[in-house]
This record gives sequence, C-alpha cells and structure tokens, in this order.
Amino acid sequence: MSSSSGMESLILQLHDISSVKFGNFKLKSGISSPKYIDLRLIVSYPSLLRQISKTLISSLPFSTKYDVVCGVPYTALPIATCISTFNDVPMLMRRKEIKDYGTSKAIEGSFKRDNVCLIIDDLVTSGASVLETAAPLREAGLVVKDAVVLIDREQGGREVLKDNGIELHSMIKLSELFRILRKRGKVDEKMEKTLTRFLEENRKVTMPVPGNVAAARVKVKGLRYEERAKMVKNETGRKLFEVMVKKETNLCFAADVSTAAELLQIADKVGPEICLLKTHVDILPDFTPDFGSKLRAIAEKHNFLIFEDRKFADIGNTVTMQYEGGIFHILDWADIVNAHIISGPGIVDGLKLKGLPRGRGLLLLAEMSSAGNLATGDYTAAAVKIAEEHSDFVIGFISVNPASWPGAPVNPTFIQATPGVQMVKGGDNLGQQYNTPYSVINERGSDIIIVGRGIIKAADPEETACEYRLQGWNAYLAKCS
Ligand code: 5BU
Repeated sequence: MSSSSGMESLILQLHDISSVKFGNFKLKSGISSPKYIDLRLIVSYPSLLRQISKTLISSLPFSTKYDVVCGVPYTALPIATCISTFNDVPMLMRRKEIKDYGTSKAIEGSFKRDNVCLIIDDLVTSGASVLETAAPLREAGLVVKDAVVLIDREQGGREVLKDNGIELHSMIKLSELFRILRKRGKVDEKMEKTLTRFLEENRKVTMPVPGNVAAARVKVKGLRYEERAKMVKNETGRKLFEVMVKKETNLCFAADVSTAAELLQIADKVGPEICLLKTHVDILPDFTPDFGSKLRAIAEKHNFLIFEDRKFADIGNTVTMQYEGGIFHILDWADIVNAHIISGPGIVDGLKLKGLPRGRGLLLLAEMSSAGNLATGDYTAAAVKIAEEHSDFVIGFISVNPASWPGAPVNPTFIQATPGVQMVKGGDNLGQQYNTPYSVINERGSDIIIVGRGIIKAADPEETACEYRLQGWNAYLAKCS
C-alpha cells in the first residue's frame, strides 16, 4: 500500500465511522459549520487507532528528534499511548486538573530537564490547546519544539505555534481531506463548494475578525484599543473600547462611598477622567428608584459606562430575577455586570437572556485580587472557555495577571479589568492586594485599572483620578510601543 493510498484509506475509515461528518452543525461557539469532526470515536476501532498512530509518526520529518511524547488531553491520550508503545518512546501525561493534595504535579511521568518532548494532538485549530500543554511542559524544564497532529484545520494554528517556537507537523490538512472525500464520492459538488468557502472564510485567522474567537488570540500585546473595538461583537464591549480611545483613559473608578448622594456627587467630579464607573448598589442606604436614571444622566454627560459589581453566582433562573428585579433593577441602568462561574455556564445563559436584548455586557470573574482566593488555574481556564462560547455577551474578565494565563495573550476581543490598584504596591488588612497601574497594564497584561480607595481617600479625589488616568494611559502607550 503506497502512503497516499494508505492515507486515503484512513480518511475513508474516519468518514465511515462518522468521525468526519458533513451537513449543517451548530458549534458550541454559536457559529454554523458545514462539517463536524470528532476523533474521540477512534478509541472504539483499535485497528484504525493503530494505523493512525503509525501514520502520525511516519509523517514527521526524519530530522525531528525527541526523547518523550505527550498527548494533549483527552482525545490524543490513546494516540500518544500507542505511539509510545509502538516506538518504545517514554510518554508523559499532562494533568488537566492539578490536584491540590499529594504531589500536585502538572506533568506525570519520569523525565530529565532538557529532555525534548514531542506534543501529540488530534486536531489543531488556533493552536491554543497545544500551547496549553506546552506551557507546563516547558515550566517543568522540558524542551518543546515540535507538535504532530492528525488534522490541521488550517485556521492559523500553524502560525500561532511557530510564533511560540513550535513547528507543526500534520498528517493531513483539512482541504486535502475534503479533496479526497470528494474524489471518492463522499461529498457532492455543492457541499464541496460550501466547505471550500468555509475554509476560506476561516483561514484569515492571523488577522482577527469578529466571531473568529480562537484566531483572535494572536498578537494582543501590540494591538491598540481602537483596533480591538472593531473585533468586538457586543455593543457595550465595543463602546467601552471607543470611550477609552476618545477620552484617553483606562481608569475605572470603584465608587465605594457611603451614600447614593455622595456617589452621584463624586461621579460628576471624576467623570471626565474615567471610562467606567463601578458601583456596589447594595451598600447605599439612601438608594431610591431614580438612582439609576440619575447616574445614567451623569454617565452621559461625561461619556463613561456603568458597571455594577454584583458578582452574580446563582443558577441561571435565579440570576435572571436578581438582574432584572428586586429593589435595584440593575438591568435598567448598568451597562455591565459581572458573574462568578462557580455555578457553571448556565449563569451566563440566564444573564444573557435578559442582558443581550438590551445590549448589555458581562465580565466573568476569572481571577480575584484578594489573598488566598480560589479563582486560579483550571478555574480561570474554565472562565475563558465559557467566555469564548458566549462572546456575543461576555465582553471580558475581571483578572489580575492575564499575561500569565496558559496560551496568553488571550483573545484581544476580551477586555481585562483589574481591581486591587494603588500607586504603591501593598494591601489592606482584610486581604486586598494592590499592584501599581504600570505593573497591571504593562506587565500583567490588563486593559483597565479599577481604583477605589486610592481615589476616594485622597485629599483631592478629582486630581488623584487624573493622576491614575495618566499613569494607566501611559502604561498602555508604553505597552503598545
Ligand atoms: P479598592 O478600594 O481599590 O481596594 O476597591 C476595589 C474594588 O474592586 C472594590 O469595590 C472591590 O469590591 C472590587 N473588587 C476587588 O477589589 N477585587 C476583586 O477581585 C473584585 C472586585 Br472581583
């Protein structure tokens, strides 16, 4: 069997077992796709799994050298296991969930520092999942230079990986797979055209476009807010970027004052300096139903948005009522709210049900600023995943150090807002931790500084807000350049 006929037979088998299907599929991200690829099924077909594992290794250039292999969890784990046993190469496993007891290792298996590790995956799209596996391997001292995948979807993953020092080898490219199935009569002419168009439209991933979330991970560091505004699907998210550009400010004021009257007064004073005003409406003893309209009038006068830091955390059905009803009617006046993801993605569905028709936006709590908080590691990664699945409504994250996230920089359509900011690094005596505006924007990869007591307790809040604005904006300019 020649290698090309071997490849054709593999492709046909994948089609026969329905690992590759054609039609009209709604993906998790909400976009429609004319094809659906699910390679998890191959574990039920041992001879196919064996064939794939052998072909994968033989698709590597002769010059590719490695000491160990590591599969991207989970679909590639059985493939990596086969490759390891057939070729007598040791395997490593990357834990997706790191235990918080025992040895807490991210990488299981035995290896030496500077061992070269070949990453194995089933599909590559944006390259993010390969990078998520490469990061802990590299952190553990291994060298990662190559990755081999079964199917390259040709959606920018190759370029992203190259930027990160990893050469991608693929057994087959998606366009080639379509061509073979067309030749073998498994795809009709009309479907072939649809597939080709789909590929073309999704190929331009190194230039991020709205809706192409995975692709937009590329090169966030040098992107300016105005460029990112154009990529955002949600109208509030877009408006926030536009306000930032127009007013040259990335300052959010956390208006944690004692009364509504005081809040409205200080909002009018610092309004010219800020892009966003953050409230905790439930701390205001003199709240009245007209609070929202009064604050919105000030927001319009000074062109800033309003963010109620409600931190919703309940199930989808309950949060719809908390968002819309009660005493505060948050939905009526807050452009942006935020939510924990502890209850799962249903919370986003619930809030979106009410918020999206009103053009509102949501920030997910991916990290928190307080000492010892539990929003770290896999929890943060889960927030990113949920955000990507709801990028029409989720506009970004509350984060502390997004530059450190696996696969960073994160998709630039998402805005990063960071609390715990003061002119001097430090903390309060109840667990709050502060970083400086420069560190937050320039080193930690955030976009917006959230400042409360740093302004409220200053002798001149207006002047101090101006100082924070300048520091935040200069840090952003330095980052862009
Ligand atoms: P500060 O006075 O600058 O410490 O106020 C910070 C504000 O940000 C305050 O309203 C907090 O409730 C809010 N905050 C925070 O400090 N840390 C977090 O992780 C989140 C919100 Br989420």
